[in-house]
Amino acid sequence: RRPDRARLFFALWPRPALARRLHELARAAQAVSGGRVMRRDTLHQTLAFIGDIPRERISQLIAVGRTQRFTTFGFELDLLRRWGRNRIVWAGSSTPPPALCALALTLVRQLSDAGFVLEERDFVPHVTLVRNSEREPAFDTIEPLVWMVEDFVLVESIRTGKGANYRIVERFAAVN
Ligand code: 2AM
Repeated sequence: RRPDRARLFFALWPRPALARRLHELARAAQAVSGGRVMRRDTLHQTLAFIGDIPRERISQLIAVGRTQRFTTFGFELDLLRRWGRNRIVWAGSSTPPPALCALALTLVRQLSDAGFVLEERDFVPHVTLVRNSEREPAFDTIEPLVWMVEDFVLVESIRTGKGANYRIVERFAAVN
């Protein structure tokens, strides 16, 4: 591990009560799908993934985070899905609100303007619940979980033998 570099991303971080509900869902899914349940304190939804950068550039990321202007919005997580290509089981929204997509889009655009090279993945808002799953979780509609977004965070991912640990570097609040 190089001490002068860090792996970073912007994300929505659930409040403890929502994280608990998501973790229960993750355990229920895992019972069917197999694989490894994400720890409760690691559950999140990525907005923009930056990847490995020199630490000295973290201040630039904070600056990009601070220029975002958004008001509090809510959305429902009502889908449970599995992707075979990376074997994750995830929760998502059948109707992601424009505010969510706008936040992810402006972040990506401004990061790229600031000279960060981002991987071009289509933005599918999702919360990874299980990794290395072996089969479909069998149920795909779930009792909707409401997520009220009052802020987003810049996170450092610290990889360990037991999966990643996440450290919140900075929080960016809605303007209202
Ligand atoms: P995942 O849960 O779908 O794997 C930390 O790794 C977070 O960044 C995870 O939410 C992960 O998504 C996401 N992530 C990792 N690599 C990424 C990439 N190349 N593009 C977009 N998101 C990525």
